[in-house]
Amino acid sequence: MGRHGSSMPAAGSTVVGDLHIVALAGGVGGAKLVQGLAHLLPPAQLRIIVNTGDDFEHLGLSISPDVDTVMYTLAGLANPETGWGIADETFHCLETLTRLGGPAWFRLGDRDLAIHLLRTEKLRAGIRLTEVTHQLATALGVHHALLPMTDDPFRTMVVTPGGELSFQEYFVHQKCRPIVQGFRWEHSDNAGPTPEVLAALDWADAVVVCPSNPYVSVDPILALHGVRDAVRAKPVVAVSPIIGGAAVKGPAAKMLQELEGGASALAVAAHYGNLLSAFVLDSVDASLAPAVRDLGVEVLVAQTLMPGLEERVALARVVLTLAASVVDGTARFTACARRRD
Ligand code: FO1
Repeated sequence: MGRHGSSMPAAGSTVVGDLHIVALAGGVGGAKLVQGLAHLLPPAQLRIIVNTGDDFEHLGLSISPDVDTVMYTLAGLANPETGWGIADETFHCLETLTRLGGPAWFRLGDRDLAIHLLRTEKLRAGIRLTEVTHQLATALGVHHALLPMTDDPFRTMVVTPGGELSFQEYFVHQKCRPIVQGFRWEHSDNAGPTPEVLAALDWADAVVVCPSNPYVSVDPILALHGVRDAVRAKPVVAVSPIIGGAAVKGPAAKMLQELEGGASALAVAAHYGNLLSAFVLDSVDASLAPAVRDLGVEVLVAQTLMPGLEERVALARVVLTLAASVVDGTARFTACARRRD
């Protein structure tokens, strides 16, 4: 039985219909589903809350990698090979940095630098990260609301046997090699969700948790004061970032293995606890469906790999259909019907 009490199906809500959707997104996987959702939903129906726990200061620049990854993807500018950074990039500045003995481990492209320079200057002028992001996104032709989870400094620190590492130090510089023993979120006491984030969650008919890393992309968003409760008050549909025990990209599977003793889509569903109404598994993991249902979560099996726009839109359509059925209360009916046979 899904988490939500029974409610009469709303008249006429179809896949797109008039649903207000809020997506929680982090890195590359999240950006791909967001692109699919943005293809189906206009800005009046889709707002995106992005993780800022990956943010850091580098060479005096304020870098917001997950915000940029979603922004570039929606703008059609993202490097298709890496998923982050800008396509057809050049690295002349980085080459000179290397020659000067500067740090070149974090690969900042020449076009990408423009965004970091302008963001840094605007933040120094006292403009909130939410407003800075709105200005940059609008300039790049992105009209969906891209909402940093907080305007306050918030850093995901990775606890390893050798001590704490900043996320980028762990992820890029040390290539995710250290064993992860846990995380610590470093933020000011009053760090909280932005007013725009809380307004979006209030406005939402349903929340989509994108196939991002549950620990370092989604948990930071949920950790902000009041956010988990605001999300949990709405139907929540999540897409597994783990397929066949492996992450499509990044350290999610390694972290699940190190922290929870096993990397599976089921472990991800269990990690989210009582937050989820429904969970989308990849067809490779169809056999896990009964165990996920036993968590009290509706399950739908679909193709969750998103190599190109077509697959991103197809998965977004699946997610929106599932969200609409949970909102309308028909999902339980379907599940019950299944259990009756
Ligand atoms: N990821 C890497 O693995 N290597 C890099 O050199 C790198 C540079 C980089 C520059 C700008 C940016 O916005 C993202 C960048 N990323 C890089 C990705 C970044 O580490 C993200 O935090 C991950 O994609 C996880 O979300």
